[in-house]
Formats: sequence, structure tokens, C-alpha cells
Amino acid sequence: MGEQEQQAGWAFETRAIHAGQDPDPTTGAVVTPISLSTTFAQDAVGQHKGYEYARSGNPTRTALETCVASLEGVRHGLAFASGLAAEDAIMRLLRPGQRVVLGNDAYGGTFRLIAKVWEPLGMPWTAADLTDVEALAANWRDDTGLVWLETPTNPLLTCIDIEAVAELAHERGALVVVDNTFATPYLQQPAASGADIVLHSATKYLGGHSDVVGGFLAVDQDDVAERLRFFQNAAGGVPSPFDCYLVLRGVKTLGVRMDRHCENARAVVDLLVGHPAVDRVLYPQLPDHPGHAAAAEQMRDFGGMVSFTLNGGEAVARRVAESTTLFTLAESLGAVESLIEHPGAMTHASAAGSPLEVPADLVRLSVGIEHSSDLVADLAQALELGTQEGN
Ligand code: P1T
Repeated sequence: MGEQEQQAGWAFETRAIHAGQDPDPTTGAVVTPISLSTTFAQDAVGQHKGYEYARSGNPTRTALETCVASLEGVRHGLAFASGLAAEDAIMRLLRPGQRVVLGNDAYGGTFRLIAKVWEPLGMPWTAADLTDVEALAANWRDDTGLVWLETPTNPLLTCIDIEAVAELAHERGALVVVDNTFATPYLQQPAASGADIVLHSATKYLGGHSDVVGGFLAVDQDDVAERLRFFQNAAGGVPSPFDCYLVLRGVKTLGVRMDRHCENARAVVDLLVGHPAVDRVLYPQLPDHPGHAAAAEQMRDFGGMVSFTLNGGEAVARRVAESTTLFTLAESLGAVESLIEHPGAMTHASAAGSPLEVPADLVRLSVGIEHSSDLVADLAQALELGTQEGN
């Protein structure tokens, strides 16, 4: 059995630790070395050991690309300097005149890239409710080149039926991008449901420790991967070897971290549901949540992100976000420590006035892996404080 076939037979947790990460053949080092060389010796002109120049590829990046591609169940992995650098490479697949259909809830920076950088260059875009595939079909425009969805979405955590969207998009000749940042490949593997390109902000759960910015694309089709790899090298938005090492280290514990994130999120949801200060709780496990059925079908568990709206409106939402002590008021998500934020004024401020604008009374939690009782107590006192001060 070849090495790749053997690795493909391993379970997720085993591949996270071993795929692409054999002991170093020269020293036996068990941990993948951080290979800092920017250039590689050639035996004769054009004769090399697989590496020429570090923007085009370096051994630490190869280890990361091999590992995460294996976790997503595809043949090709491409690491980038940030999630947005990865997204920018995707947009380069389009020709002027080709349209992007973007889900009507998505990270503010993704909206900004598509609407403020690429639309002026000639790529039109429209926002769509991708939970309604019939409406998507009815409103389909022939110039559509890409359907771009997050599931669960940021920050409303709506879940989209990837298979249904992919079937329609492929019938009509468009590619499907699934941003898998919130779910991670541990909870959901979009390529198996028909996604052509699986996207990550590796800054989040893959890295997992709030100490590295990175992006990742996982692709099965050779021709799509080849074009993206050309853009990765030609435009040069690549991560450093140290960044690759940090993401690779994070990925080793992805499964155990995600189990705890999900468990802690449930404890937080239990506090929020029925709390007098809380209006709506947005979490895919809740039976009345938009896309709950899709989430139950395509995800192993429901993730570590929880959003909610407050009865007292924006002022109370801001005060609650400012009243926690253990949850840190900060942008970003997906790391071991718990974070709280006000998307309308923070991560999604760039979407104000657009179809992707988020509710002003919304608070988003990235539930970390601290002990759940401490998290619940912190949030309970913040809800108390946030509402009291409003009186
Ligand atoms: O920050 P960067 O690594 O460039 O990734 C962008 C990105 C892409 N996709 C999703 C779903 C994201 O959430 C992000 C970044 N999001 C935040 C910083 C945030 O706090 O929501």
C-alpha cells in the first residue's frame, strides 16, 4: 500500500497528527522542521529536489498543505498568508463580467473584498438567501461564475444545504466555494457534498491559539487547483514557514478542541435560552434555527460559535459585550480562549448599509475551551450588568 493510501485510511485525528508529517528523513526529527531557506540548491540547471524558491513552495508549507487537504478529503491544499489572501486568489479565477452570488450573511471582510475590490474591476455580485434553493434557481443569472457560501454563516450561524446548492450551481455551470472556517473539517467536509473549493481562515480554529494569521484552500479538481496554485505563486500571498508550523501544530489538536468547543457552546446556549435579557439565541443545534436540518445532516456537531440578540436593543448588546471579564472583548474567533464582540460595530462594520448588514442588537461569542462553569458564570453576570445599567 502506498503512503498516501495508507494515510487516507486513517481516522481524522490520526491524519491531523501524521498526514504529511513523517519524521524528517535526514535527522529523524519527529516535529516537522521550520524550513527557513528562501532558496534551494540545484544539481544542474532545473534539476532540484522539488523546491526552487520559497514563494513557490517550501517543505514546512508542503507539510501543512498535505495535512489539511487530507483532513478535507481532497487531493490539493494551498496555504495563504491570510483567509483574505486565499479569497483573493479565488476571485482571480473569474473573468470580468462573471458574477459572484454571495450568501446574504458572511464575514464583513469577504463582503468588502467582493464588493469593494473586485466589483470595481468588473466582477458583479449579488447577495442571496442560500437557504432557499428554489429562489436561487428562479433568480439565477446566466453570468454567474461562482456561488460563495459560509455554513454556518458569520455571524448569524445560518446553515446552508451544501449538496442542494452545489447540485444547482453545477447544473448551471458555476463553481461553489464553501467557507468552512466556522465548522472546520472535523465537523463538516464540504467537498464530499459537492463544494469545488473549501476555504479557511486558518487564523481561527485550524491555528486555534490566536497567534497566527493564515488562509487555506482545499480543492479536489486538478485544473482548479492548478490555476489557484499559479495565483498563489504569481501574486505571492503566501504564509511564512513559521506561520505554517503554527497552523500545523494547531491542527494536531483540532478534534479534541472542537469537541470541547461544542460542549461548552451547549452550556452557554442553555444559559441564554429563556434568559429574560435575551431575545433570540442563534445556534444551529436549536430546532427552530435557520438551516438546523441542513446542519444536522451535514455536520458531526454544531460548533463553538453562538450569537444572540438582546431585548434591550443595541445599547444593551454593547453593554453586555463590555461587561464580561473572562470572555475577552475582541474580534476574531476559534481559539482556546473565549471572545465576545458586537459584530455591527466590529467585524461586520464594513457591511453597514449593504444586504449583509447585521442586526445592531447582536452579540457574537466564540466559546473557548475553558471550564464551562466559569464561562456560564461570566456571561450570567454580564447579562445582569448589561441590563441593570440600562435601567
Ligand atoms: O482574517 P483572515 O484570516 O484574513 O480571514 C478572513 C475570514 C474569512 N472567512 C471567515 C468566515 C472569517 O470569519 C474571516 C475572519 N473573521 C474574523 C476576523 C471575525 O472576527 O469574524
